[in-house]
Amino acid sequence: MSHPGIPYVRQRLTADAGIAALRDFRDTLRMRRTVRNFSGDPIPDELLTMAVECANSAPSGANMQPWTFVIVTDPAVKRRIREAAETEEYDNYHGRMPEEWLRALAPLQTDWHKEFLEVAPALIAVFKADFALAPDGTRITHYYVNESVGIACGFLLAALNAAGLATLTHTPSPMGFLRQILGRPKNEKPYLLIPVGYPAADCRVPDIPKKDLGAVMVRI
Ligand code: IYR
Repeated sequence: MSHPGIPYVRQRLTADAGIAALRDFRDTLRMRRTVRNFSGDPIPDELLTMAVECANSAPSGANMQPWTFVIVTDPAVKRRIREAAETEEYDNYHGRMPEEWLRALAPLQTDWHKEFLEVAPALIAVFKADFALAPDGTRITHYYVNESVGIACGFLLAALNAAGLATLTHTPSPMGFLRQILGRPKNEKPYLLIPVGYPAADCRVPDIPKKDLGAVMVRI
């Protein structure tokens, strides 16, 4: 019996065309670096909108799309977010993070200062919702929320990178302040805070390699 859905027709690429397309995609992805030193130059609004369209196309548990992307460009709001994040991070770096964690972070040379939260022209605050509320107040359960939102964020980072933009996958901790500052409802929990912008002209990044394929891929 055929599936009652709608036809899904996609032109099949030859192996060579697929390899060429993927080589370009891989090379573009490999240009992505996590950046903490942004230019303050503005980003066209349309780029941010289209990047969220890419993220919103991601697969999700039962197609519930349990995500919200809040784009912040208002300098006053960015400042409040920076202040709140630095307050938390100060405590993290002064006793809340165990020695082992601080040692793991040493190559990244991070500290509690989060200047990038004001310098980057846009912040994308990503929220996850474990459930939605129907108009009558009943809860609609979402499934595989972490997996779904993680995949959507991967699409988002890849999309912004394809447009030549740099991002930082930032997780100020705890980040409950984002819900309050951005006025999100109680069913939404902060998931990631992603500063976006062009890298500063003098941007530098840590000299850290990716694992070889042999260490991450197994063929059976
Ligand atoms: N959230 C802190 C600490 C931090 C944690 C990890 I894991 C990193 O990869 C980087 C930083 C901070 O933003 O400084």
